[in-house]
Amino acid sequence: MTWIPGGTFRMGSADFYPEERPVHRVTVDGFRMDTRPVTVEEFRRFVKATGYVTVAERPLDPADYPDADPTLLVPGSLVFRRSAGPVDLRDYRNWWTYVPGACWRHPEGPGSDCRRRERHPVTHIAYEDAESYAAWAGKELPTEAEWEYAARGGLDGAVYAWGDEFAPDGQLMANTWQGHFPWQNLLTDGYEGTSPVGSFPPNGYGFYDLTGNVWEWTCDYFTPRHAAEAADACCAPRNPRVSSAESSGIAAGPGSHLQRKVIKGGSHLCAPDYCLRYRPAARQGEAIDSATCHLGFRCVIRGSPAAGR
Ligand SMILES: [Ca+2]
Ligand SMILES: [Ca+2]
Ligand SMILES: [Cu+2]
Repeated sequence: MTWIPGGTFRMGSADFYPEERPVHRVTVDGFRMDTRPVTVEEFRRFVKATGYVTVAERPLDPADYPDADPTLLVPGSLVFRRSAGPVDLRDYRNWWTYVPGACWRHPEGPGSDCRRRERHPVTHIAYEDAESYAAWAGKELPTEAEWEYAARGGLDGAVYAWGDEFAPDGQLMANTWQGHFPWQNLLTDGYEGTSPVGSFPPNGYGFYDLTGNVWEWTCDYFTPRHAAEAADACCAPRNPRVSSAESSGIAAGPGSHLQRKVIKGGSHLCAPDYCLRYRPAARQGEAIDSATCHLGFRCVIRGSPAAGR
């Protein structure tokens, strides 16, 4: 893990998507965060020790999915499939497929495995899975403010975790998607799908893969907008959290599975012509039971540098 001293930073961005606004100052106390996303290998250790079964591996309760085709209510997860050519980018079904049997051990479904991906970030992780791993490890999940503060690496207000230029001197700094989504992956960064953690340069605080590779869970409920800037610079909120669905300003529908938490950092599926979310300010609300092939996590330990293990 890597320790970050507390500080005040400008959270959000005025230049991209509406949910990133407004830019507002926030203060966070020092904390330690996993230097890399949790890997398949690490997650396997947790499952071996505890017998934990992830959300994607459990049978689904039809009561939670009144509109669903019952034959689809089998354990599984969403897997990305490259389309043969350009498709309507408004319809995610053009590239997402619910695959029975897809889970962290079988990222593309039965027949696939992680044999050569033990050092890749674990995927197909729902919120509860991330939280359970964190509790087992004596850690917690980061708040959105902590995650974004870490991702900025001390470059307050910069577009990317490494500065304002996407590819400084032509070097790609994260595993994203180059080319036209979702059919043409030019692989300029060398990776289709996930990459071994630490394959790209760390940011200014020493963290790897915060940007791209896999999206990462935070413990905050998703809000369609950020809180306003404090009227007085002295009064920037300290360690802000959105700790209930009610306070997020979005009414959760019937069934708690509709609650959404903030995920950060973008993934190997973020492409310039579709989803410019490989930036610290970018955010998305993800249903807490959602587990996909581009979603993982990392943990934090709050308190003094010596706290925890
Ligand atoms: Ca890539
Ligand atoms: Ca990431
Ligand atoms: Cu994206």
